Amino acid sequence: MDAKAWEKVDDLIDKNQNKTIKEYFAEDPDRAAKFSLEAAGWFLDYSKNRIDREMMKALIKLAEKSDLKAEIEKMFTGKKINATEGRAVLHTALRNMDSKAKIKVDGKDVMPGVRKVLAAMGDFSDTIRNGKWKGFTGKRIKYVVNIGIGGSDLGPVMANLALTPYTKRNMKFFFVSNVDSTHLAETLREVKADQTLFIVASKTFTTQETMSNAEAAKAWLVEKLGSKKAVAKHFVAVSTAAKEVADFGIDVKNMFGFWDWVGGRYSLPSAIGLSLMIAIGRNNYKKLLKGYYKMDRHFRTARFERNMPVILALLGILYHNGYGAESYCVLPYDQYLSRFPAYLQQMDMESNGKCVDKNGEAVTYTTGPIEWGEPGTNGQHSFYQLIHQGTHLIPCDFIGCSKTHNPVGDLHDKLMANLFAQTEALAFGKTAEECAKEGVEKKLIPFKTFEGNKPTNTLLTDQLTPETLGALVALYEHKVFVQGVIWNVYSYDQWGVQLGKVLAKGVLSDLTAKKPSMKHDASTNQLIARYRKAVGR
Ligand code: G6Q
Repeated sequence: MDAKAWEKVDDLIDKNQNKTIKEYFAEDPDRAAKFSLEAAGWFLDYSKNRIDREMMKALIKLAEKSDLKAEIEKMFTGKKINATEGRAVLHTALRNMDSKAKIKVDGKDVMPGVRKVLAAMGDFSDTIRNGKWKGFTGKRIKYVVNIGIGGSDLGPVMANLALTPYTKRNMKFFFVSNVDSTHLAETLREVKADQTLFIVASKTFTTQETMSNAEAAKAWLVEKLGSKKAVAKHFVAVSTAAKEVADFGIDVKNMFGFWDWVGGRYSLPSAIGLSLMIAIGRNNYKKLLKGYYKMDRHFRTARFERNMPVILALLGILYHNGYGAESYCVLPYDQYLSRFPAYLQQMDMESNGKCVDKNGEAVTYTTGPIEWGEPGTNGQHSFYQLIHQGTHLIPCDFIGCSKTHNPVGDLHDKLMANLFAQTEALAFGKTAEECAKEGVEKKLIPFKTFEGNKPTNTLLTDQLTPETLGALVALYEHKVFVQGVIWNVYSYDQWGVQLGKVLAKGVLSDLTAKKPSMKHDASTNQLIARYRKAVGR
């Protein structure tokens, strides 16, 4: 992070430390309009923040001093910005709608390959949706089970739920991720083997959880349908690893590929989205990509002062590094977005949860906020208390849609009233004087006073559609990118995930071996011994 540019931000925090959001609003009647903007179907009101023009200027300087413009271009043009893995970062190519664009990696244009896979996914999902694809016994597919984990699961899960109104209602979609056998077993209770398609989604096709679940599902299917030949009609793969796919027994004709320049947590618009495409159809899937693309273009071309991902990123940095806010909350006021916070958790925390900078040196500032959230209004009746009156500063993003897909009486008005009211209460609070005026008993006033001055962003769209969902995901992807650039960390590797994958293998052999090595620490050895005893080994 550029020290000098940050110093200016820090000075302004000091200078305005006694100024509240309420005072900022009192000073400037145009504030709401000034600190709002629209992009790709989304309206962002960021006026309820501890900012003024001067602060935004200083924050933008921070972005400029990080060479953000050049970094954005590097990403979009396929430079190998994921340097620790020697890879380009090109999820934007997956939704690039500019038919003339050439995006080269190692001198080769990736766009023909992207279009080819998309077309193959479209043809395949058509045959599933229209019933031309028949299962082993000649029946059409009614159930789709995506087996994958992390980046090969969270995106499809989130988007399938988010786009429920667009899904084929006479089909059912399931997502098995956890290696906990309960996850698979409960799913298999819901489906019929002769009408089920399993999509094994794994970039590497070696991930323990996914491969174990896939093998178990294969055994179940073969047992139910009485022949190994059934596998070809009920299993397809999404992967970058053709050999491993073939070894598993899936015909590589039924493998939908992607590339090492698609990071797991950014892979929803790749073939990893196959289950989603089957659910919503290729045209709606195209609209999703269009939404992504609109936000991509906005991010790449808008000046920073009017650039939504840049603004969200800078505000996040202001609170995280300037005010010591360790976490931030994403609060979608839309039931269909209930898995959106979990999806963002991975995108953000796996990307920027890094403690060394690009030179391999320990960072001298904190990075990667802890991200969490729940759909409104449920959260209001649980953890909002702490946000309103607790001792932590927790900036929040509120997300809402003006129109519901399911109008029922005045429920939607009530939902949105709650969203707007929460941002109002958090920003403006309630003073002791106001409490007194309302007749609150003197001794209760400290408990009923709300400090306010709690920062929020509000994101509004007309309706949650494939297009606006795509734009929303791209908005956060680019926000995370900008923060990674400013923190000078590598956002596209995940060595922490890799370590866990390796360690689990060693422990597993000690859980199951006749003679375990027990070469672990005393605590881990004790836990292994206790487990072995309980299961009779
Ligand atoms: C995401 C991570 C990680 C990954 C899973 C699944 O960015 O790399 O969450 O997606 O570990 O990996 P596979 O797709 O290779 O099974």
